[in-house]
Amino acid sequence: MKTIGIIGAMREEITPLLDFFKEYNEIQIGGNIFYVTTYKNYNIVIAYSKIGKIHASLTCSTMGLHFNADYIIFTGVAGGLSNDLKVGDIVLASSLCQYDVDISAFGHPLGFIPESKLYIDTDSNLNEIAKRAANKQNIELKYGIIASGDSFISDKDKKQWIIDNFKACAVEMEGASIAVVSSLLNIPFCIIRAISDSADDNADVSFDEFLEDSAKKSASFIISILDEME
Ligand code: 3QA
Repeated sequence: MKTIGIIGAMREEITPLLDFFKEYNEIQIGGNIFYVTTYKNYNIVIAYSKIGKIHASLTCSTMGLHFNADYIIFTGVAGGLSNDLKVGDIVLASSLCQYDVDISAFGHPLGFIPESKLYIDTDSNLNEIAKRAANKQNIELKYGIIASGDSFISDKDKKQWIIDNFKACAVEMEGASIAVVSSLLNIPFCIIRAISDSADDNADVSFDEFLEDSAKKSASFIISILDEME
């Protein structure tokens, strides 16, 4: 039986999934609780990492190296950067980058780490499944670059800087960790995020208001993806 690892950053981002699956075993590793259950012909392992790239890297590594996940799916919320994204819209990441990496002093492009890549692509098969699931429900998916970094962006100048330098449509704090770890471990992965705010001067207020709703939207879309997997 294949194993699907589903990761959120905050507890709120996985609560709707735990409510959906209802029964699971709990395994504690590295400060995370992994909720283990089954769905259709899959083992499902769910965890929230805690906020930020370092936490998400550990959780994703544990999913791969301990639970032998065959697929990794991230679910959660994000700040919208594109003008055409509004609260509640769902983004499917085409690729991920780390906007807070800077070794440009040595002539490298912003976000680039030697022996790695500036943009790490998500898995095309999982993305096709996500697009099919969206079509069936008339959900309009936004497909684009997501930029990750260890800051909550709530400033229009920082927001514009990320857009200008990375061509990203959304910003969050974990996606690139999932991309780095999953790609190094050869695990196909995809990143789903529902918009909670616009990363502008009102982002904190919007985030508090819409975290729960948008987290639910992302989580229920994850269920549609699982239903679309054979
Ligand atoms: C923000 C969460 C972190 O896991 C990244 C939400 C939504 N809007 C964003 C934005 N900039 C960056 N990331 C995001 N997630 C943690 S701060 C709030 C913590 O409150 C995505 C995201 N504009 C905890 C209660 O004190």
